[in-house]
Amino acid sequence: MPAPRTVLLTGAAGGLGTLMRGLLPAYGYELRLIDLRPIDGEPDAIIADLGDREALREAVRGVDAIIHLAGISLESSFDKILKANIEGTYNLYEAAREEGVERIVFASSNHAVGFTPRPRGDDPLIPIDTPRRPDTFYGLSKSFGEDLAQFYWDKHGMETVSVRIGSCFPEPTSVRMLSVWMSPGDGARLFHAALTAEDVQHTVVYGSSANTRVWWDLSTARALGYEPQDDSEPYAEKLVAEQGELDPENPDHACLGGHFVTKPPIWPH
Ligand code: NAI
Ligand code: 15L
Repeated sequence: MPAPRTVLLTGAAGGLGTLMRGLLPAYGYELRLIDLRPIDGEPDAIIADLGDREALREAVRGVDAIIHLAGISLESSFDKILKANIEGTYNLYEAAREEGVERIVFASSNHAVGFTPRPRGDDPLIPIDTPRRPDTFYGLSKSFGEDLAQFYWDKHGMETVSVRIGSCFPEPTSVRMLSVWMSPGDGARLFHAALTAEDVQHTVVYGSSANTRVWWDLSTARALGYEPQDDSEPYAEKLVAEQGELDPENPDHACLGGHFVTKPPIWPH
């Protein structure tokens, strides 16, 4: 596949979308933007819902690749997750198939494996092939997205890199985030690697910086050419002084997904 140049960025108005709008053009990409909400200063952005199949088909026409960030990014009711994340991701893949787009980078989440106990002491890092253990309806939708990506590779030869993002924000703001933080700069490096690596088929990677306290194995990300440059450790002293170390007795600190694992489901479905 030739290196992609024109890339559709879904969810471009969101937190991560805004960070990537700032960082990805330096890699030479021309971004086409789409979101449910208008974006300040971006009059050409496409305003459309992932439920609008016609709009999606037009949006993907002619792009070389897609970075799919759009959707509900926290726990919500099953009905809302179903529409935005499950049906929405399916609609996007169908539009991409119909228009011949060959590469998608899918924003999966650590919450697809959120019930996995976090490593303690000398425990090994969590491997990428650890069984999926979604911690919420939200995490379930990311697990579905990874299966959808595998299906579109096996059935249609469309390639995806599913990135199980930890926490991508300008700075880590909790002690848990010292382990799962992905700096925005490393996020852009990882998305660039995912867009340009050869022959990815369907590859699943964890998305974080090279944190001293990292919980998972970054080797599948590194195999794409990702070389993380950042580490959350400079933030550790301040965060630990404010919040204390992770408490082995606190169920919110027991698993990769943090407090998502103890969140009661949001009813009605
Ligand atoms: P966000 O909530 O700030 O942005 C999501 C964007 O998607 C919003 O601008 C929203 O308007 C748009 N959107 C929602 N439903 C839509 C629909 N039906 N049609 C079209 N657009 C819709 O989320 P954030 O933090 O920017 O995350 C981006 C993606 O990365 C999400 O898929 C999230 O699940 C995933 N992710 C993010 C992490 C992070 O640390 N920021 C961690 C793990 C995963
Ligand atoms: C996610 O999947 C969310 O989208 C993001 O807002 C954070 O909560 C992140 O996970 C996290 O686990 O910190």
